Amino acid sequence: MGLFSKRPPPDDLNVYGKPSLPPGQTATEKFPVLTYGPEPKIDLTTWRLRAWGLVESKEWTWTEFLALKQSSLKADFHCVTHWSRFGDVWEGVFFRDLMQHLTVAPEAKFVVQHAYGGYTTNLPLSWMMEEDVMLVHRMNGAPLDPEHGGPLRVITPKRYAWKGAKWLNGLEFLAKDAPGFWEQNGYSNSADPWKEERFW
Ligand SMILES: Nc1nc2c(c(=O)[nH]1)N[C@H]1C(S)=C(S)[C@@H](COP(=O)(O)O)O[C@H]1N2
Ligand SMILES: [Mo]
Repeated sequence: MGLFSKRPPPDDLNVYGKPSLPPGQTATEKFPVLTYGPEPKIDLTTWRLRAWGLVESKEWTWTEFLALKQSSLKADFHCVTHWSRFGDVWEGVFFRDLMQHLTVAPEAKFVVQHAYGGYTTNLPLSWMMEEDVMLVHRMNGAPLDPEHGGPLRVITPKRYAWKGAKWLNGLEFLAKDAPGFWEQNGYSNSADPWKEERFW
């Protein structure tokens, strides 16, 4: 069993004091790929992350993104298809740290993540600001695998994993909520694994 593939004991609690394994989930050491549609081909020389909407428009090149404050986070990963991974170490930029570089209008209350390939997912801005929402480009000491969202994806450890876009390229700030891809297709808007908010 590898360092990053441990299963929690059944009674283990996570850092939020909740059972590490949410109801209806099974621990796995595998990392299945869940992608709707083809994996986009991304060239780092033309890669951009853009912010638009109720924010002063801004964009980062890959080099500029890597110059932002980098952090690491050990976190669990819960997929709505009933598997959970434990203790992966992610490296990247916390969303709340990225916000230090953005001037957001006071009316902005929601964020839509946009991805290469067209995937979207939505969360309230206040949830994006939580301490564990991160834009990640490394996992367990290696660059994030393209099939898992490299060069850059979002992780939302307190939500089911569809709330984090792989291949992130945009952050849209909105006054009103706008359901993303899976949210429009019947998946929960709030996606709390401990409440088993899978569908709506
Ligand atoms: N761009 C993009 N991001 C995405 C998806 C996708 O299809 N496209 N799938 C989501 C879903 S449903 C899940 S469960 C996780 C899966 O991440 P993984 O493929 O690294 O396991 O990514 C989420 N982010
Ligand atoms: Mo998923």
